[in-house]
Amino acid sequence: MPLELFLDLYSPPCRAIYIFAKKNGIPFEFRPVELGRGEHLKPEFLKVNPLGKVPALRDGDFLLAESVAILLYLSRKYQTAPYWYPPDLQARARVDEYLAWQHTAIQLPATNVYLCKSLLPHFSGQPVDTVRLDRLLGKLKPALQHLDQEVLAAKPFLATEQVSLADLMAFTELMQPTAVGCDLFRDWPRLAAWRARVEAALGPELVQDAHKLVLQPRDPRDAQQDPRLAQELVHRLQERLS
Ligand SMILES: N[C@@H](CCC(=O)N[C@@H](CS)C(=O)NCC(=O)O)C(=O)O
Repeated sequence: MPLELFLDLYSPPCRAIYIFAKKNGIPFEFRPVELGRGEHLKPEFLKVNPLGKVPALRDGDFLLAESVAILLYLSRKYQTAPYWYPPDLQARARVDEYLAWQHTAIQLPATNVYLCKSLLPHFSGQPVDTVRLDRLLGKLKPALQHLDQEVLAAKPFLATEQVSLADLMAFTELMQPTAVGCDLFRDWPRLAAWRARVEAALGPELVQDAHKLVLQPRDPRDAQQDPRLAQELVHRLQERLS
């Protein structure tokens, strides 16, 4: 049985894993888990990841969650090109530093912006709460400023002179709010130039393939297919964003 990846390409860490696997020719079975249909809450998926979150990996009997752990597992198992996760002690430590920092500095606030701008209005049928959205965008600003004015002032990529796992994770996370109209690159010229470099390094076609879902407007009819699920998702989103 080939390695299985449980993904929803609406999710930035899932896209990072999808791009990594495709770019490195890693064979895998794509197991779609549609968050918008509540598939992550179903008993079948909870056997794969009891936390009910994507991405997740199954390799024979071995189950693994958390995007960073999955990327490192794939890079080690398939011995991918060294620039992704360099063997040099200090270069590797720079990648580790970013991967540890990004969870709370980028992933959490960028996801919240996306949820407020796109998912909550989709499932609730209510307009975007612009006051809340501005507050959530404000929480991302220090991290964007740090990347633009400190990190990218010194080097072309976030950890080393070449694209690495740090850039891959950052790219898919920052694309999430951007895809739904909150352009995170607009006010940050170095970050915008970095985005173009990362896109070129990953390959524009692969980037487009991974992002086509999130770049399309959601069909409002999807939210009404299961009103009870929609209500449950709205409740979870409201709780998370309050
Ligand atoms: N830190 C985790 C985040 C996983 C995560 O929160 N995934 C989201 C999608 S981006 C999810 O499955 N959400 C479903 C939920 O929380 O109910 C990672 O990087 O893998």
